Amino acid sequence: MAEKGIVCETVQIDLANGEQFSDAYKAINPDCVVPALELDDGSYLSEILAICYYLEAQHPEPALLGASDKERAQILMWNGKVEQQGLMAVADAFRNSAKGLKNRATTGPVSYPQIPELAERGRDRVEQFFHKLDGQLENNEFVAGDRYSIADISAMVAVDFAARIKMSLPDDVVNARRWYEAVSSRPSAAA
Ligand SMILES: N[C@@H](CCC(=O)N[C@@H](CS)C(=O)NCC(=O)O)C(=O)O
Repeated sequence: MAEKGIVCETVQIDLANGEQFSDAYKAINPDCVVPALELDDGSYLSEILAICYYLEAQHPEPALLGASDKERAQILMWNGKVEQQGLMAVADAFRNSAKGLKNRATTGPVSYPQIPELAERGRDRVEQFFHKLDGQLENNEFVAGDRYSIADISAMVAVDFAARIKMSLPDDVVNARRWYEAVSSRPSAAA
């Protein structure tokens, strides 16, 4: 939204105190996760990619989901890789080890206990992800190619989220470090 200059009223949901499980929020998203977007007709959208799809259709410029069929597909491809191999790996490591999330190893209304082995595996996958990102950025300015896109936003969030498990881009991933420096200094990164 910040990249597109979309101004929208926001309401913070206090995740640390379980507000996502309140009846009021369950009526908005029964999966008890943020974000959710309220539309003008009073209905709600959840799931980040769905929300981004809607916002892109309503505010096409600047295009963050690609400007041609091929570019759109490449951006969605990389965004999927980043979500599964980056964000989910950090989430596994974090949610299966954080003291405050003992019986909340997954998001959502059902309680699941932590599995320490998943935390270990998650850390290993994050390491792999950092190197994969580095390889992709060796010959590309941005994650999905020449254009800054939602794949960069997801990957930047994955790197930032990794700080919660005390992991950061290692010194030797010079391409990913160059990219992170550029994307995290965009004004939208502070939003
Ligand atoms: N697949 C969801 C994931 C959303 C998600 O995991 N949100 C986290 C915060 S980034 C959340 O709401 N966590 C609630 C909790 O930990 O109980 C999406 O794309 O919107």
